[in-house]
Amino acid sequence: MFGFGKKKTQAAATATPSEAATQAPAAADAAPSGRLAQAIAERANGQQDTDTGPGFLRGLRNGLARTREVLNADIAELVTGRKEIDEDLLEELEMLLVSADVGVPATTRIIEDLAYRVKLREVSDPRGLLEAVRRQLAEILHQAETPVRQPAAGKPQVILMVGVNGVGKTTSIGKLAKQLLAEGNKVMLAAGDTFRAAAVEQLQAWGERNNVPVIAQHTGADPASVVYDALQAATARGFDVLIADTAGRLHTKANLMEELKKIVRVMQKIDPDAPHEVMLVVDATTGQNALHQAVQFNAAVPITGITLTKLDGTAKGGILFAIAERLQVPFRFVGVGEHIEDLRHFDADTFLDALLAS
Ligand SMILES: Nc1nc2c(ncn2[C@@H]2O[C@H](COP(=O)(O)OP(=O)(O)OP(=O)(O)O)[C@@H](O)[C@H]2O)c(=O)[nH]1
Ligand SMILES: [Mg+2]
Repeated sequence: MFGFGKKKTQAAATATPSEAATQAPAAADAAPSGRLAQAIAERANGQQDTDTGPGFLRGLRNGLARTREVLNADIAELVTGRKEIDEDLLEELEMLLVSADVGVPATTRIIEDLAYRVKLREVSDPRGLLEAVRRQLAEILHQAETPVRQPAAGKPQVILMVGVNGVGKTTSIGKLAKQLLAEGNKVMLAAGDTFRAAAVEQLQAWGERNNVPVIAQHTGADPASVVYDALQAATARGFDVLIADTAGRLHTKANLMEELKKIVRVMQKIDPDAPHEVMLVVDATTGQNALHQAVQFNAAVPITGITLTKLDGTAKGGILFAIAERLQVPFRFVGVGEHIEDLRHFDADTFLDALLAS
């Protein structure tokens, strides 16, 4: 599903939820990896070249232009004309990585590894340094990779979107719904932001634009009750994916974190596996505070995936590595602009190509 390209199995496509449950083993055989996971695998196999073709890469490069100026251009400039790798060069590189918000722990690990490789003479040429940095960054991202959890046959995959105010949760839901629809999923939305005025209408507008149902109550209603109703409806009506919006909340407010835990508890009364994905949405322009947000949300409702928005507006895209290193949680999407196609599936190697290839 999410992503993700759920391809319905014959059984799941035609069965009622209870029938599908009895046919689960056959369905699982037919499509072992399920919805979201299947699409990710297809991408990895190059079957969906729209996500990796030259146009895609160009768009991603443009969106990453400001971070590229630091991580690619400045590192290239740093090594130009140098004959050997000395301590000064490594120190300057360390400063560059920190200034791109790669974060101190990840930067320290990278520099220590480089110093070791230089000592072993594995890296001797300053030009080889960029390649060595790239390998380190790739390792950080690959270590964090985890497949998206799939629902049992006949049940909807539930994606719970969480994050602080204004990071792009609702917009990302609209973009994601469109992508999932295009991949053949039946998508429903739950208006779990009952707090902010006009939040319900904002999600309903996305629902209309995509022609997908939105389950909503009035502003001020209990968000857990909205999500419960929505999951009940999505299950009964055979939907493939339910995406639940939530109100933006400060990660430091314990009562608001409790509310998220309640949403999770209540949906688990219907499906103990839900939510299959807790998607933290983080605004890349926030800098190191994004790391604190990620840590605090993760402590309340364990995060299974991250969408990093607004990478187009910052030179601090290195925060992505800091978060991956600290939380070991995979990135699912990056937002590099306000257009619908600017929400990109995250693939570590494609991302590094866009960021670092000259
Ligand atoms: N430049 C840019 N803007 C983005 C991106 N993603 C979202 N936005 C903008 O960010 C603003 C806030 O988006 P929302 O989706 O309302 O954010 P939210 O997290 O739902 O906000 P609350 O519900 O108030 O917490 C909107 O103006 C979006 O267009 C992105 O990747 N790049
Ligand atoms: Mg919102």
